[in-house]
Amino acid sequence: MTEQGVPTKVLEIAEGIKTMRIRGAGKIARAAAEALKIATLEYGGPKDISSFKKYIGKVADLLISTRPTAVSLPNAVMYILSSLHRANPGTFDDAANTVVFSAEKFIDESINAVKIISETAAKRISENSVILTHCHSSVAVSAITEAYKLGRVLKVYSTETRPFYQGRIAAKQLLENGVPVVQIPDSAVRYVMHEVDHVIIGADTVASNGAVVNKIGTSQVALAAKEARVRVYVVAETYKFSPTTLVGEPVPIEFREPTEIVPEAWVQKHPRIKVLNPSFDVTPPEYVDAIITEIGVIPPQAAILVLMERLGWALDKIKQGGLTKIKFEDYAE
Ligand code: RI2
Repeated sequence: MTEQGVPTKVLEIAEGIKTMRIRGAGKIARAAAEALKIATLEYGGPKDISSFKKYIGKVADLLISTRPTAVSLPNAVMYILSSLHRANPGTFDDAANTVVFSAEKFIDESINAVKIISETAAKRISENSVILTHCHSSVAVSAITEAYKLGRVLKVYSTETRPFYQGRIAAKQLLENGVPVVQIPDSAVRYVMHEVDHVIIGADTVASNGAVVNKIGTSQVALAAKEARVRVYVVAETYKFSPTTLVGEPVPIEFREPTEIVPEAWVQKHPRIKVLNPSFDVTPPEYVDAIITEIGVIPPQAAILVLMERLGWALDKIKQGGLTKIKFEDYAE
């Protein structure tokens, strides 16, 4: 337990997300839910609802501040806090049970969503397909593996995904699942695209207009696919859709340290060099053929329907004029 009363394990999870030891939009959402559960179970403050809500709000803020782009993170946190708000608990025990129950429910539903998406996506992949994937999306890996089990995947081109090389994680996991993988540098995407049947990628955030925010380089992959008339499928759970984009909030793009791109010594040797390291880019809806979610296969332009169906609690807040930026106070108090 730290001085501020936040359990060490919770701080470790927050730090793990920040440093990308825990990464991937789905995984960080589940880790945040787990952190709220731990924070509740290890709460040592006064056993009244108001103190508990303040504390949980503080933990929620800490978790949300770790990484800015993937909306799955604040959506997971808000899913739990909004259930606490709706439950309107009469005792501390009721409040604590509500948080633990919703955190577990979020994690279960999230894992189940990945399973449903994988089964749905596998049906969209034709026999003997060559697939290209970018970065490491656990949903994309799962979907490709499912299709491979159905005998539909000939091979997968997996980009390195500089500068963090998450593509190596995708390649490793696919290989472990028996899928033939060819690792390529990001710059070889257009070179191989003529051979590719489907591009399958994950998402960190889907905006209300259907634009897909995903790992840097995704929009170039989609551009090359469109030129070659190759279908681009985005596999994404519904908690990756952003309610705040509906009221015009842009999706914040994370910029990471220059040293992920060039070594410190090189920067020191060339002090006038500037390094730009955006972690994500935006693929417009016209470059995406379908978004495959756990509630069905939709054209990106139908993102608004997903928001209405699944994130109604957030849209209600927007209607009341309350939600321009996600704030825990909207829910905790
Ligand atoms: P899953 C990752 O972000 C990648 O951009 C990936 O496409 C996305 O999260 C979704 O991942 P990062 O955490 O939820 O590596 O499908 O920056 O695993």
